[in-house]
Amino acid sequence: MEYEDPDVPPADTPIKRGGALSKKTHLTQIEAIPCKICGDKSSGVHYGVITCEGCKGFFRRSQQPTVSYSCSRQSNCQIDRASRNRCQHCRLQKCLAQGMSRDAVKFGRMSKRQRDSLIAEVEKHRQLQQQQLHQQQLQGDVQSVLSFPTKARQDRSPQLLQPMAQAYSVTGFELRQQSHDLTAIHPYNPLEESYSIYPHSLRNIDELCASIVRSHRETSQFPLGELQALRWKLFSREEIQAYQSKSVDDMWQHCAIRLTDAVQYVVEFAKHIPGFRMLSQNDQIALLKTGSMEVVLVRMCRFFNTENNTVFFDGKFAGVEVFKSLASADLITAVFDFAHDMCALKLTEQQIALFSALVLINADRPCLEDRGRVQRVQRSVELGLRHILQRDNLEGLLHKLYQRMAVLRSLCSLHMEKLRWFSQRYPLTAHSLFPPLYKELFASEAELLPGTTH
Ligand code: HC3
Repeated sequence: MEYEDPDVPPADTPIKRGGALSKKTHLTQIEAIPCKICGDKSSGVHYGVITCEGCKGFFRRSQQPTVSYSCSRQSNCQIDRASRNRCQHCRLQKCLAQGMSRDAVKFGRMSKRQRDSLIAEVEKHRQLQQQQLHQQQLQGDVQSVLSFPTKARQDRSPQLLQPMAQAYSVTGFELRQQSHDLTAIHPYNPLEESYSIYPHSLRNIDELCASIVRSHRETSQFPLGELQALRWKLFSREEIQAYQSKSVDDMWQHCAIRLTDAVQYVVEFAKHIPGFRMLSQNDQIALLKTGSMEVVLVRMCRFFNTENNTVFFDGKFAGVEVFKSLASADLITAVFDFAHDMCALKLTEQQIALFSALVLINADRPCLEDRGRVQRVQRSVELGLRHILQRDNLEGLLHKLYQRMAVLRSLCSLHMEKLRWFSQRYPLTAHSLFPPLYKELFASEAELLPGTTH
């Protein structure tokens, strides 16, 4: 059932100039970035986020004390220009997840730093659009590379090879403009062994670290500041009961979708790690299959509040009780304990970035074709991590981080054990309602692909 959105001006209404912003130029520039909620043409910064007039008005109305929304589906409705009026609950969740807040300052009263970072985002968006145009020209000659791997390899991981924006309707995904196929920019071609393991620009360790940290920042889903600002947003008793009254298969499907969202950002992170794209497609996929869940769990410490043991999930902070209907209390407890222990290390964003890259690029993973090549990239990432730990006088941390890597492997084994139990208990949900990327990542051990036997 669609509700009328009274704030959408008639299509031909000219957007008022200078409405939400002090300078017309800024308004024009910011309008180049689509609405972070629905993807429609934005009209400025509203409640702290670049949105269109419709989402601005919707959020204003949603903040009235008498207003309360609920979702008649699984609280994971797609919110885009066409569907935004279908579910007020999910639209509001997306507004909150993107950081909209009544307390946000208006653009005109933002601090210079806030305004500068916003204008920098506009500039980045403009450059990405130019890059995208350039890539489209390149795309033609890349297609020939995609035919290089044997047919079997392409069948094996159709999702991971897809350009992210095409394979998944990830609305508002910042990196959509940057996302490209695993082989898009630096196609691996074993016939040209002359490729150095790194492009010429990355000759020293500082640049390698800076490149990995930048990739982490651009794919970490939420800046730490936004997560800090939302720490007070806890689920109400009614909302917790709504999660707990979901059926086991509904909650698993809901969480699998949320987890897959997180994994997509990790895939983008991996693609931007210098050296990763120099690996063969088979090895890139093998590392992502075994490492992406581990990196998600490392990243969880950014989303975790140790004061009340809650994790940012679906736009608010959730305790273990929210996941009760997964019927996997041992997994959830272990995951929360891990996040708590990771928080205790008080890692900086740079340390999280380098540690995540090391978790991912691991030459001991199974099914690697060119272990030596992976080892070379792994060693450079290890050097990078040592480099920043020495710079921070925290060499002792490295040993603890290696211990955490062993815990990550046991957590993922437990996750696969639970998934095997679930897919045998609810085969229909596991086979036809989980996101394709989720099945592809965890399929090999949990027999989630069509045609596998039970
Ligand atoms: C809670 C969660 C693990 C943590 C995931 C986090 C918080 C991790 C950091 C990401 O950047 C953001 C994020 C998104 C989703 C969160 C996951 C949702 C479900 C999962 C639980 C451990 C349940 C496991 C999911 C299952 C069993 C369906 O595969």
